[in-house]
Amino acid sequence: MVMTDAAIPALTDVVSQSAPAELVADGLLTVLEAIAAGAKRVDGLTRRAALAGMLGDTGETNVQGEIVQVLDAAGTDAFVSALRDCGAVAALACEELEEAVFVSDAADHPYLVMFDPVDGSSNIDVAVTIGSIFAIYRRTDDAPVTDAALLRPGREQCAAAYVVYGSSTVMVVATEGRVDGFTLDPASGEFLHSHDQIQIPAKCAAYSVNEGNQGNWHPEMQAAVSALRADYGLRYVGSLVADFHRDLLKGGIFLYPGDVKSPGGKLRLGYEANPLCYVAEQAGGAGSTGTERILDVQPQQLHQRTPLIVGNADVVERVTTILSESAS
Ligand code: AHM
Ligand code: MG
Repeated sequence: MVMTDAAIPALTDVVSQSAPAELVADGLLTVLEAIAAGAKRVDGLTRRAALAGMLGDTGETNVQGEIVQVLDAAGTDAFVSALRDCGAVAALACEELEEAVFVSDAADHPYLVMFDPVDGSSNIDVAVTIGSIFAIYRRTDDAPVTDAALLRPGREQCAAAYVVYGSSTVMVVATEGRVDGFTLDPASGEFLHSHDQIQIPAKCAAYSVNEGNQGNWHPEMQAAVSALRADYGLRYVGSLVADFHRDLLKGGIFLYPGDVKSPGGKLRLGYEANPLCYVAEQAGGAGSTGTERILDVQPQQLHQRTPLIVGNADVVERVTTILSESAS
């Protein structure tokens, strides 16, 4: 039977039924709708990239010392304005902004959002998949929101989401114990329920790492990747969201370790590792720094980096075991 779009539930229909009632009551759907609105804007710019003047960089560098792509700047504007104006967000932090944005201390703005507006943004120039990533926290009290309020361990997220702008555009939303995917229907402009209650398949299909960095890895990471190489195929897009999404749906493990050049790794804890590891855990997977569960790391800084190993729980454990045995 072919379902008509009218029969397929939209994002808000599904989350309002499935998310914890107290989160729905105090505005989680408003936050997710703001993310969906920003994602539609980024999707539109991405689809028309060269025609919309979205290729190349702005000539500026961000707080991480990385070159800001034109689409990074446009994506930041889209999500900052959508989240700031939605009426449920107290503060937000964004990869491209050095400082957090404080919106309101009012009790009816209970959410804190940390996000990477355009992940893998240099891939836009070559029409390869990119993404957006969001960690969502609930305030713990009604006290004025400060920088410290955003330095929460990832296990305290109440929800996380990402959007993958690929051959189709899919928004994945995780709340406690549940992960669902919603495909953007170009006809209606709605994110419609396409992936019900996602679980990472039991079998790991591939490993994913930038093999070009091998010469900089520590010996224990060389040993771990050698073991993966012997058992799995390699898939590496170079856009974290794309690599993670494939692993979530097909089974797999993604690694971006620290190395001799970058001991702290490349990826950011607050708006890359934490939200994706939250999604992974709700879908039965796991995420580790190599020595510690990602979601237990106490952040010290807004933009801190972390080594990241995420995917099938048994394979993440296999890697961390090799790392600890090889290091001792
Ligand atoms: P970005 O957030 O500035 O786009 O950088 C993060 C990206 C990830 O999407 C991807 O996993 C990684 O950088 C790829 O790095 P590399 O090119 O070193 O393999
Ligand atoms: Mg990124």
